[in-house]
Amino acid sequence: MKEHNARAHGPSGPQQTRRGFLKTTAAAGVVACTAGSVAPLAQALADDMTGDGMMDETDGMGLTHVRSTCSPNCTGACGMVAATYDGQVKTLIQAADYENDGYNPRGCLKGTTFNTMMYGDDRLLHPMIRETPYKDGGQLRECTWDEALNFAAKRIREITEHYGADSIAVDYQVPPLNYINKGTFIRLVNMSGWTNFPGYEMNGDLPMFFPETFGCQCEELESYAWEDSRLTLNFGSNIMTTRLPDSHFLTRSQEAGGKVIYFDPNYTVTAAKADEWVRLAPGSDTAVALAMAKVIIDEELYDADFIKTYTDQPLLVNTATGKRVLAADVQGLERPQETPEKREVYVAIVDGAPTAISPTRLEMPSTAALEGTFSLTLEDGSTVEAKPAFQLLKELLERDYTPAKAQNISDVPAETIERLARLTATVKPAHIILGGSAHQYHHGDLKGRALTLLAALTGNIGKLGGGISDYIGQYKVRFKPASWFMPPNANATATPYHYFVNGPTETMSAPYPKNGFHALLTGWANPFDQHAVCDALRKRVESGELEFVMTCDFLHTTTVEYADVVLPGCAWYEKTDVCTTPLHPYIQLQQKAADPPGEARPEIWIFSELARRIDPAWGEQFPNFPPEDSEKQIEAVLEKFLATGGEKVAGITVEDLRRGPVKMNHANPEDKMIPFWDQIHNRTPFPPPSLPNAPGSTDHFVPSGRMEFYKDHDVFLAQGEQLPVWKPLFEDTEYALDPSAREKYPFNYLTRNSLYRVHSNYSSNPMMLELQDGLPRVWMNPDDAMAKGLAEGDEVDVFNDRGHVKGKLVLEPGLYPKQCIFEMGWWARYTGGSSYNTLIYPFINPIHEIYFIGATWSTNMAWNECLCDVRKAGAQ
Ligand SMILES: Nc1nc2c(c(=O)[nH]1)N[C@H]1C(S)=C(S)[C@@H](COP(=O)(O)OP(=O)(O)OC[C@H]3O[C@@H](n4cnc5c(=O)[nH]c(N)nc54)[C@H](O)[C@@H]3O)O[C@H]1N2
Ligand SMILES: Nc1nc2c(c(=O)[nH]1)N[C@H]1C(S)=C(S)[C@@H](COP(=O)(O)OP(=O)(O)OC[C@H]3O[C@@H](n4cnc5c(=O)[nH]c(N)nc54)[C@H](O)[C@@H]3O)O[C@H]1N2
Ligand code: SF4
Ligand SMILES: [Mo]
Repeated sequence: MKEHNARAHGPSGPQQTRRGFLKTTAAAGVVACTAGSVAPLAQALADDMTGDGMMDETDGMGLTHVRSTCSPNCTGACGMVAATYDGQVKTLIQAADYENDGYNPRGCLKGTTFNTMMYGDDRLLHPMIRETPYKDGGQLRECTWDEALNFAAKRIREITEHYGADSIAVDYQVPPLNYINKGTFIRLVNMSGWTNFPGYEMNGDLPMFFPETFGCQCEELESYAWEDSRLTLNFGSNIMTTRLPDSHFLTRSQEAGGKVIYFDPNYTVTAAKADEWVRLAPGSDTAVALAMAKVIIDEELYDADFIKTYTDQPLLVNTATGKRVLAADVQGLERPQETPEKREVYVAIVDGAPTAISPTRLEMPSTAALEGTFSLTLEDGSTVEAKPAFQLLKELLERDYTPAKAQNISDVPAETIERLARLTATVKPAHIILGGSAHQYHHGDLKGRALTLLAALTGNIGKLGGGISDYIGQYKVRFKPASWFMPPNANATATPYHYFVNGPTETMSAPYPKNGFHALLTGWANPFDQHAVCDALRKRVESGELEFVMTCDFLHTTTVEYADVVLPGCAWYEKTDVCTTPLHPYIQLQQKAADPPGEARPEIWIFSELARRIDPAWGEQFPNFPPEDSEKQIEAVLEKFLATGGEKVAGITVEDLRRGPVKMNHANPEDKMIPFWDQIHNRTPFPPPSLPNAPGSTDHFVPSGRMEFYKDHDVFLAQGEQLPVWKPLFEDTEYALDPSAREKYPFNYLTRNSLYRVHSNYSSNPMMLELQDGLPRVWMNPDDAMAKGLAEGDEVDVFNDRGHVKGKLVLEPGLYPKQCIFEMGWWARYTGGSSYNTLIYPFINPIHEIYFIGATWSTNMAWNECLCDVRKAGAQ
């Protein structure tokens, strides 16, 4: 082995030599063979490795193989073997070493060509600073680490003294990618009093129907449970593109006799693979779901026991006030003293009599009434009329959601709605999937509530292969991270990104800095392209209102162009870290395979140093070490995580993880994790805990302890959303902001995710650029284009009052009319200088402001609630 390789990996030696690698791949091979199929790439590699003439430590060529993980915010979390030679990652090969062979191999062309970016033109090699402010024409220049960190620390201290620590905004992405290195930044943020913008809501990924209905952040099936479904109703999750390495599990469910029905306004590759594509009008999913619920109820195909036991449907609502009836207000009933503070004791009619329903255990006699109108005598002697929520639901469906009415809204034939409703009620287990773009609307939560209603009516929740999942990014914290994320005396604060643009609102429950925002510290994110506030950010840098921007990335993104300090971090194969995803059950290491090029450094070192330079007292909460010892420090944090991470990682050791992926523990007895097992099988009230929040912290979201389809908070009542209802697009957003938009902007600007990028990751990957002719594209229906005098291949400008974006026109007859589709994630350098997000405005839904728990109940970005027009580029 060449000496530089030994040095490259340091004393903790995470890399595997050829011999070590052979041992693990051979073991994986045995598992694969006995399972009846061999993971071909890994096996080929193993065979190759045993052949003559391969480079290894004995022939002096110095090729090493390291088991690591591809780590963009993609949810793949695909195991990769990095083949390193001469200090650089030369080849990335799918690891194919998952214990469950269904996961072997996983990966895509983006991941296997990631090394082109590690050593490409956009790689950040040196720290940079801009000493003269951007507004005065200051330029970035390369500098030493000391200069960059001292300058950043000085500016942060100055801004803190002038405006307060909360005027410093922080934007980093999902914690499960880099629990340790990103975790160092998180630890610093949690001790600083800076204002964090949580990624889950800033990405528009937070499916608000989950906290509204279940009281928790989000619970979903891992992809290998898809094959256990006999019916999958997929509402706009473009799985064949955005869950590429998991997509075959859907196919497997079809091979086992299951059906996949795909609802999307647009024909996609996922539509092509489905048993049936249901083409519905954008934003109309709620109407379709509610009409399906009506058919299921009318034809008595619903599981009455299930909805009585686990949901709020039998609980009485006062018809005059719209509020649920409290036991304490009803004559002869009471709220027991021991009732937990965040819970309410409501009332149902059982055996004809009003009965107090305990929120501490999910129980309901089968004689409880779901239907009817009842008269109740209150404590003060007055009488009120009350109905079970189910009765109100039935009346609503009868009035507004007949299949014929839903057809008018959605364009889905009434017969199709009826047929699919019967299928959903009779084929079990059924799994409902909601996708990112489908929920990233202003009223996306109403879609989720209506779809969850279908899952509950059919008793599919808590079952293997059943229930409802909302798949978005790699958001889910899967073990307790407090030992690293939370310093002693934590001083953490957060607010939704929206308020950066909109300013404080009267209705907000989140905090807002008293002097506004004056600095932005970002890492693992590219807000100047990716976020709906990107234009506001640019303008505030240009005007000087945003006085300081710092970014930590490994690529020269658009955000770098606006930064005052640029901290070059390590790419994925240049440091060890921990990685989890909601899509598979494994915890994995992203192991170091090569040293970073230039002056790039592991972020555990960068942020520990920054902390120390801002305030020596803060520095005491971080290890003090030279950069070359980063791997040792990382291992210490990892050990602590495993010791304190709770039952999910109990019994897992660092050595286990060094060898490959390790399945995390879960609570239910079956092999695969089942969401809400404890609620459905042990009758524990909702919600389950949402990491990283403490147990009990979200109980007030569902005071009944049940799945709540009827929400009686004042704001829900004011919005007419006590039950799930369909609301038309743009009425509460674009048209409310500017009534003239109704005439001016006929097209829906939809920004879906691309096969060729993960957000703006891979934007300048040469292979991906070649596959796209290096050009952003705009997709339109041919009829719309013709009416505009536009032809295939035209360079077009998509625009509204907020800005414009350029692309080459693709005519796609499979698109629903009146849309301009742009695939998100292009850096501004490819889109004519402005970001594709210039067009988008961050509207606030008041229901999302009632409570604030970061990344759990919060106002969300609604990317798809955006109108535009289109013209030939250069035309006015
Ligand atoms: N290759 C790749 N994979 C990724 C990502 C990536 O950037 N690239 N990003 C990851 C992340 S963080 C996320 S959040 C996810 C997002 O991934 P997805 O959830 O798949 O979201 P999108 O690709 O934005 O859109 C999926 C589909 O929603 C449809 N749609 C739009 N409006 C509606 C509607 O009103 N109803 C219905 N039923 N459908 C509608 C669109 O036509 C589109 O085909 O992907 C993850 N995976
Ligand atoms: N219009 C519109 N906008 C959208 C969306 C949409 O559908 N439409 N989708 C939204 C969604 S769902 C999401 S999730 C967001 C994503 O938004 P972002 O997360 O801001 O986008 P990315 O391009 O993934 O940016 C991640 C950055 O982190 C860097 N990075 C990756 N790994 C590391 C690392 O280990 N260390 C360091 N230092 N840096 C690293 C990458 O190089 C990249 O520049 O975009 C949102 N924006
Ligand atoms: S980009 Fe996503 S799907 Fe592709 S290899 Fe990486 S993690 Fe896997
Ligand atoms: Mo996302």
